[in-house]
Amino acid sequence: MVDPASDGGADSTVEAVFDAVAATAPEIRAALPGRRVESGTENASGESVLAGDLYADELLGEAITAVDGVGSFVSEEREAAVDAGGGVGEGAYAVAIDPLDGSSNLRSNNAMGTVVGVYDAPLPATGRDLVAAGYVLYGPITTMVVADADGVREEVIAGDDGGVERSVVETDLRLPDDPLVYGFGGRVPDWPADFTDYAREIEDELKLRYGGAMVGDVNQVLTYGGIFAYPALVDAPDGKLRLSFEANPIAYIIERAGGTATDGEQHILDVEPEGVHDRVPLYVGNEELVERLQAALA
Ligand code: AFP
Repeated sequence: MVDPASDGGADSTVEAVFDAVAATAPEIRAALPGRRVESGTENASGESVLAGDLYADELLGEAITAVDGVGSFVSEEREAAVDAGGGVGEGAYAVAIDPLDGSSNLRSNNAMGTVVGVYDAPLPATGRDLVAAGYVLYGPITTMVVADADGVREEVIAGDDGGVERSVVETDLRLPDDPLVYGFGGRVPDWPADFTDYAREIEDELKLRYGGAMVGDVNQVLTYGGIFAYPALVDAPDGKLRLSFEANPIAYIIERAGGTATDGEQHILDVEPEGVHDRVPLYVGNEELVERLQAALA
């Protein structure tokens, strides 16, 4: 077992952020069975929020804002940024999270997780300002994928009230050259014709793996190679996923693993947001598959 914090090279604040995220994971996972209900509130994106979302957001907000070197905290579940001491871009970082991505999978007991982006600029910022990104995946086991200056690694997170153990199980994660899986969100009748044509091609080549939680579906692409998309829809040209909390961190991870990501026109990491809750279409995975998609949408 390698202690990632002694993994050399990685920025100590970044390591402290992922220590804080890992430390909350067992507690969030243990609380899920009792929090499958609607909270009765909506988030800044107008989506109904489960009790699990709020609990995860609260725990993660507390843990992340307590990290020295974090100047600001933004969450998909909160309207505005939380000031954690300022100085973002002058040595401090802004951390953006989706506390429980795929929380609608709670009722059906399917995968979900937490997405984290560490930005070296005040938000809203482009993905090029990311210095690290990662996600916790609550699957049969709890894992955390972390991408930073040293590359992409996978850790197993284990623990209880006595403490949390992070064990690096894969280093230098890379997308396999021969892609195997695809997962496309949204309803098929809502897909624009050019995306539908592309999907028909891909259906002939790859295996469908779509679980309704981006972190689980992207983790399949990272493991087996392929493409994940939540496309622009006929009645929602910006798609569903949020740039700051979902698309940018995932694009950063997959790019560092040898893949790429686009909003259909440009690289996701180059998209200039107006607000922290901006949505973008997201197409991410093996370079050849994403480039074919961009040509299909051109
Ligand atoms: P929830 O967090 O509300 O479950 O939404 C999950 C998500 O944002 C993303 O993780 C999925 O890829 C996408 O929505 C699934 O959306 P559909 O339910 O429309 O397929």
